[in-house]
Amino acid sequence: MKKRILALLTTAALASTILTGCMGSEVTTTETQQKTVPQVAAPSKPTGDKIVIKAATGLTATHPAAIGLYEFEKLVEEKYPDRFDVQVYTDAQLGDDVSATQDVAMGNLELVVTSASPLVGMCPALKVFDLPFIVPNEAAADAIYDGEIGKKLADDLLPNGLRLLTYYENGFRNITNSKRDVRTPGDLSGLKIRTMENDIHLATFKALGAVPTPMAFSEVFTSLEQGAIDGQENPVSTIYLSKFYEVNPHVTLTGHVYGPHIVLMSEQFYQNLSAEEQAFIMEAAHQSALVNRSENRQMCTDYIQNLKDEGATVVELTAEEKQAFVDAVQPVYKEFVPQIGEEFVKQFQAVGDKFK
Ligand code: KDG
Repeated sequence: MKKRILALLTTAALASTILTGCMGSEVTTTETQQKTVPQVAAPSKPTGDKIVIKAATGLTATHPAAIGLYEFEKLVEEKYPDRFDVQVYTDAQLGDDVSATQDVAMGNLELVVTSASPLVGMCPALKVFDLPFIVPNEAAADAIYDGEIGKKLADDLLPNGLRLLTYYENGFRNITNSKRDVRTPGDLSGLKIRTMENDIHLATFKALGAVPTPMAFSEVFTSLEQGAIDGQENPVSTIYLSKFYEVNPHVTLTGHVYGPHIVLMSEQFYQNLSAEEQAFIMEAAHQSALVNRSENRQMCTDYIQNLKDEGATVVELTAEEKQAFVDAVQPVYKEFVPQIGEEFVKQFQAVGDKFK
């Protein structure tokens, strides 16, 4: 079983990269996974004979993904001070999204906060989040996360050994680059834009006229700094906290994709908990998600000014300018909705429509 999951995740991630004809992506998922994980300093707490819950994220300790995990740590250790020791590892210390998720699936790591986009090989329905402009706003996102759609996706992930505890927010993604202000799709022409390892993201940036270059998140800053790529796309919180503005001073608030950060626990670990502990872990995760979502939304608003203060130019599109991006990516729907399932996409859009 474990070998199957590993093969499935690696093949899927590689297939997703290769099948979409991406050019120039020096780093493949396998290469990223082969990188030795740096020796990490375990958080300084006496563990004793407590059960350790290692919780990983690729983002910084100040990012809402980590803030949510610290809240989870506080809630769990307040309830079970002598039983659990939650250890939060940031900055991809325990591997990138794909490798850390593999470890969780195989029971080698207890918890990961990851983007859903590089995991669509193992759970194709997750692709629905990658359809550009499909989520209208945060209220719609919460209804999707905490309703029937969120439950269906959790059910789809479980056979892979992954218990989806809750949905944190990655957020609305915006484009940054080192070359020029971007106000129209034509301004993206020829720019090498890093995307996540996901065929819908690749197709979206091809449709916008860019040269999509998939790679793991942990490679992005160095690749931008070395000029191997011209730009990338992420929510404002990540753009600011990962200091992308230092190497990508041109920011455009496209909001072209809205993504979750899914909180995945090892099902093997979860099944070894008592029913009471399982219920508490689920509730603590959800409470931490409320903190995470609130923090991320506040940062994605406040940090626009911070980016300007750091010298970045921030292009805020007019409704007409944004519509040009929406129009340019319509072929992506034609190509991918049949794969995801027309009915499921309609169900997803119906939830969002209630909040427009
Ligand atoms: O581990 C960091 C990633 O989960 C997340 O930030 C994904 O948005 C992402 C990206 O660009 O890779």
